[in-house]
Amino acid sequence: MDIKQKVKDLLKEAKEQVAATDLMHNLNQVKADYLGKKGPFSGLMRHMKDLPNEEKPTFGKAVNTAKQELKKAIEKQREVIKERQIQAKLEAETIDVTLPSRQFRLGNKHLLTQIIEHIEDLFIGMGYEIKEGPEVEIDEYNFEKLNLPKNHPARDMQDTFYITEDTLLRTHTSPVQVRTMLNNNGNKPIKIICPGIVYRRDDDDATHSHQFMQIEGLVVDEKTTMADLKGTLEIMAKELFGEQRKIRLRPDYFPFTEPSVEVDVSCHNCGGDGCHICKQTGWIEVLGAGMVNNNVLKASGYDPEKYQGFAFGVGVERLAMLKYKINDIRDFYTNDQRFNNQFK
Ligand code: FA5
Repeated sequence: MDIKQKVKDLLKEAKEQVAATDLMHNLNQVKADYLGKKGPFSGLMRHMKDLPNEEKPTFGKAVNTAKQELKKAIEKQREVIKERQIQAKLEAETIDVTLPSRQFRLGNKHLLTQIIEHIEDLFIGMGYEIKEGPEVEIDEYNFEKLNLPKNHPARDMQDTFYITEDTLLRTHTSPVQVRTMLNNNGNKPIKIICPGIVYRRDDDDATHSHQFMQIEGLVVDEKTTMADLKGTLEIMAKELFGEQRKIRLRPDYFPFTEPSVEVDVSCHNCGGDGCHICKQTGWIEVLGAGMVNNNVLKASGYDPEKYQGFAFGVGVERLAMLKYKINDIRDFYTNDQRFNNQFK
């Protein structure tokens, strides 16, 4: 066959192959097959030596022109493939705005947060300020200035996580009392509540947790009496457990208050007749309280001849358990949505 015709046919065949390729790596393969050293164009060039001298230049030119044409066709096809890939990507990523949206589940505040906010609102309404303190506390504020010197036996009432000899995870919110009194330089009345997390080396069970929440209340002024304490706690009990609730104070012991009391609320389940919730007593114990011990006032710069105060500390989980009949304190911390979603 005429050698020129051969070049033409080869170019036609190669261009058809190129046009039929729609993947980049196939295109690269076609390029390598036709234009590589072992490809048919190189093969044709090897025949050149068999041609008469006068035909050699024309033949060489024809082969080179065909190769250039094929290269152009390949580059053109490369652009076509790229464009197709972009189009496919755009189509795949198109957002169908007519599709129905996915249901968005609205969360709700944790029950403990709800109770704390409820109590905060109540006390803000009575002129109290909210104060917070650090969870890593110094021994001096957590114990010593609260009339609990080192080695005092009452320290055993609150088993403690120590970080160093003098720093610890606070065992109650009472150190915020100390911080507030010290900041006031002993000459300003105080009305605060202090919500926060506290830690104790208690074994976890249905009613105890090694980490729990307390709300501390402290009032210091020139004429503060036990009647003020009782009235304040009664307002809180009625707000949380209903208008019909009564409270009673029983003598107790805390090193930081004198006298100290344990506070019971009349049972909201049976109204005081006796039931399984109040263990047939008609009363449920909810918090500790008392008149601020003179030693505590003095240690933080307040003159007990001039100022008196009352304080109380309540466990938030225990309040929530009573109010909502929750049997296990661990339910607050396991983050089971079925539990959390009950309290919207
Ligand atoms: C105190 O912590 C005192 N600071 C309270 C106080 C403040 C008394 C001011 C007088 C004046 P107590 O150790 O009893 O007291 O703890 C207070 C409340 O925290 C308890 O009534 C209980 O509701 C809760 N509580 C105590 N230990 C745990 C625990 N391990 N898990 C869950 N709640 C607890």
